[in-house]
Amino acid sequence: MKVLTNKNAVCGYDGNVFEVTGGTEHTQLLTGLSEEEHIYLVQCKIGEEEREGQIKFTIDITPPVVKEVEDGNFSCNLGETPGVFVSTDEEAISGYYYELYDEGNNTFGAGTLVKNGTVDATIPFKVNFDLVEGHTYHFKVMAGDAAGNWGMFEESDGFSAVPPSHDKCAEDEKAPAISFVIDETCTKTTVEMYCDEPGCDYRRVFLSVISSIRK
Ligand SMILES: [Ca+2]
Ligand SMILES: [Ca+2]
Repeated sequence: MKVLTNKNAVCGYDGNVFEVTGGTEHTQLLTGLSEEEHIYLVQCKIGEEEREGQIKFTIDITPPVVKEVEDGNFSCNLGETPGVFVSTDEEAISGYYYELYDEGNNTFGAGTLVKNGTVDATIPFKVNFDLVEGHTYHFKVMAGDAAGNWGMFEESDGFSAVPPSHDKCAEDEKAPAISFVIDETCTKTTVEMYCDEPGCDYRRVFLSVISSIRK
């Protein structure tokens, strides 16, 4: 950790003096820290005056695991993909890296990579792409956390590229019935979204953190 002062000072933390101190830049190497939030109270003596400050950081070396990638069944659009929902085992997701594969007319092939990119953590995300009518596409998605750890790819089961006039899209004109279940704890709020209708694209349960609450 590092502390900067505008005048020469001697800084310490928790009763220890920093390894490098005395000038205006004070550093201390911390090793063997556990994966959690760490808080240090730093004190600096500038002449006869003492100043205090808090250094807070979180050690996170575990990449997020993508549990599921849900990309619907039909695009109902030839200019962009359906919305993609991603669920992970972590709260502090910074973004997703995706790869979009065109399987052509073969729904069991590995497909050809046609587009890739990074999107922020807002879900669902859609990808602008000229889809070929009748082709099947699927996604591979990995998630990155706030500490910059990136996990492994998880694949979706794919969707068919069809225009809005396709009969599967007409069925879907009515908005699906979605219910929310909110679970509040003292550190976070989670929302589970359910879609109960038959044929609903996002039938499974998705969990996302919408805010942090401190009591
Ligand atoms: Ca992590
Ligand atoms: Ca799908």
